[in-house]
Amino acid sequence: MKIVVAGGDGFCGWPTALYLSKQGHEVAIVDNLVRRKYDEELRSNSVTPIYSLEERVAKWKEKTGKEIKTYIGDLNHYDFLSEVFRQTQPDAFVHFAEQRSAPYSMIDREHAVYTQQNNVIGNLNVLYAIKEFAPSCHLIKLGTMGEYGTPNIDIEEGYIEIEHKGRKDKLPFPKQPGSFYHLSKVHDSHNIMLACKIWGIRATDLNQGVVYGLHTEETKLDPVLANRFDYDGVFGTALNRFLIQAATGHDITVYGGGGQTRGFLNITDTIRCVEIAAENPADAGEFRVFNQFTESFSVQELAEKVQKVSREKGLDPQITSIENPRVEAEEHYYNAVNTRLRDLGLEPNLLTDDVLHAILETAIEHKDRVIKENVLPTVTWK
Ligand code: NAD
Ligand code: USQ
Repeated sequence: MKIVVAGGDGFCGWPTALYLSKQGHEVAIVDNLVRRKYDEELRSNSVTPIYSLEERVAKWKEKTGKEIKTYIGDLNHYDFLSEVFRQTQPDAFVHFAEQRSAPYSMIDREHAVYTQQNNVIGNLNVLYAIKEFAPSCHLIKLGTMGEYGTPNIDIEEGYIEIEHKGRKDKLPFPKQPGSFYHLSKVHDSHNIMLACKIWGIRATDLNQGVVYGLHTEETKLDPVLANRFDYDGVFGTALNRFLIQAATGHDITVYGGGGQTRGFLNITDTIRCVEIAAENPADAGEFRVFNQFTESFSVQELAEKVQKVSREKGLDPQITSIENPRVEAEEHYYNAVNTRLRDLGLEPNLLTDDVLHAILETAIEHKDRVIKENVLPTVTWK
């Protein structure tokens, strides 16, 4: 297949692009490299050294003989995006290219506006480009489990059957996101749903949980192919961040009560889920939703898992509850359905001690790169 990976220089996109290329697909990366600029803005970095996109794709060619084309530009620039579509004529457009940090979107008005403009308008442009240049292209869009929030009922995959005053319907599952970032994903979902309905576009919304890990078979081929590994208070996500905290002798920062429960998945499963979606495209006009996570944990449970494996390595991180910078439920019901990807063949790579050890080893290897002042959260929701 001809597959465009938008956001292919990022944490999920880079290993996905490599894997799809290895599988024999014709892969092109679209990225405006803005994730590297957020690092400059926040004076932060990836714990693993990351090479330029040019060096990355050149190394991939050297190692495998396979070519990944790159298009450096912004989805918000429609002329650029149109040219990408004209040149690539994709069968599938995998869309990772958004500002993905909830804390970043909550810094101030400018960052909230930037996040929603970047994400919502970029995605709307993608929908128009599909309509105009590649109407049968399958949009594989990265959404988030956070679109649903934490309702006091089971979370279904995209839709719920409701009986109301004696009548029944299958309706989109209610959305109660907790940041302007998560809200941008809800807006995207609504726009995609309408585009499917009115233009017959085929789309899969992958409501992904928090991703952990970093290496894949492909990124391990050479240090130049390494994936990024975030830890700072803005872009670091729960499990990866806790492992880096443990490696550097920092306390593990559980926000508030620690009962916040989320869906999680290994980066290797992110990639496989995208492949499964690509191999089983949505029908024309169908807005399909998959909940993309394999297990759920509370943040306190994750902190305890990290503490246990760290002790086996001779480290002794303490778990500290710090005042929650976010506004979110710290004790809540959480039971989300995630059967559709498994039905299509996903075999989950679960969070075992071995998996934790492997991530911790990478954190220890590069721990001197951690900028200590960036570890504690600085952005508050209020
Ligand atoms: P990332 O920031 O590492 O990668 C996103 C990439 O998109 C970056 O390389 C960035 O430069 C690029 N980009 C952003 N805006 C762009 C634009 N307007 N035009 C072109 N390129 C642009 O993020 P990630 O962790 O790889 O996440 C990828 C996607 O998956 C995001 O949509 C995110 O919301 C979603 N997601 C991520 C996680 C997670 O835990 N990392 C979990 C659930 C969903
Ligand atoms: N948390 C802590 N301590 C920390 C960091 C986070 O307790 O040091 C808590 C947060 O308060 C939250 C939970 O851990 O309750 C998850 O936070 P996170 O930063 O790991 O993840 P989140 O902000 O939800 O965002 C990440 C990605 C985002 C993706 C989302 C999936 O950055 O792109 O959409 O995970 S989900 O959470 O399912 O919405």
